[in-house]
Amino acid sequence: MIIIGEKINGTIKSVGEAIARRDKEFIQKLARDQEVAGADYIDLCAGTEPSKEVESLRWLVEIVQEVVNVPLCLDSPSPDTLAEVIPYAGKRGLINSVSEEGDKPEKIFPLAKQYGWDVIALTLDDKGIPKDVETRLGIARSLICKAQGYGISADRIYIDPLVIALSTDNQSMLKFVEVMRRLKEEFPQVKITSGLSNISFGLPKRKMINRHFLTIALYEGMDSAILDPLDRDLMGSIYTTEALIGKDRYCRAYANAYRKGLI
Ligand code: THG
Repeated sequence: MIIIGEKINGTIKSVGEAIARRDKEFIQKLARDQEVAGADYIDLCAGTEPSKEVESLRWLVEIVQEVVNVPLCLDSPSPDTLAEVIPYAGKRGLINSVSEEGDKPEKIFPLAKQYGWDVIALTLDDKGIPKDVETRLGIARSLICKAQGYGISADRIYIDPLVIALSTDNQSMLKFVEVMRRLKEEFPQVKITSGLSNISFGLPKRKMINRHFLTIALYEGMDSAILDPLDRDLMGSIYTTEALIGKDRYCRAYANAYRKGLI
């Protein structure tokens, strides 16, 4: 599974404070630790007010790529911020994100094309997060089609179906799975990613719910997730599930992760 490490996010209090005081060591340790723990991308989200976002994100890009080899996943709601910061990244990464809100596709896809970055596409439009499967599929199809118009092939698109809380819709995970299945039937190359924490909103023992969601989603074909790779229980669930579903020959990755103390 493609793991996007979520820890460098300014909306987490301690991280927001470290960004504000430009605490290079604190951020670089989070970056290195996530890479060692198995992150394939490091998500960078400044989480600051728009006026300071470009400066903060640019600083994050500079200091994080000093200490890791993996590419970055730039997480911002603003296409203009992304356009200003992408040129500072030394490697091709992942744009987080595009959606059907406003003119985002017309701003984000040309960036992905120009710099050769892959893109996370949220199934979200100006009406908000859809609750039903058909609307999500419609948005996903439209985004994939627009991307292809810019020469961006389906294998460079990570659809994020934006899970709703299980506490408000008991079909939430089942709907997620149906969107994933049907999209993969139509576009076998497209990738599916997701955050893990929305599913458990409003319920106790959230991490337990998140882990079980991940196990089922992986079994059903999810390719990627945005998560905390420093959570050893969570990483244990990933290695275990991948071994159980035939994606880990001789359980080699599982055994290595155990030996390295990652799970
Ligand atoms: N999809 C996409 N991008 C995303 C999300 C998504 N980016 C943001 C978010 N969701 C994923 N990132 C986080 C980052 C941190 C936490 C949850 C999701 C989090 N962090 C604290 C921690 O690390 O322990 C806990 C709370 C805190 O300390 O404030 O919960 O869904 N495309």
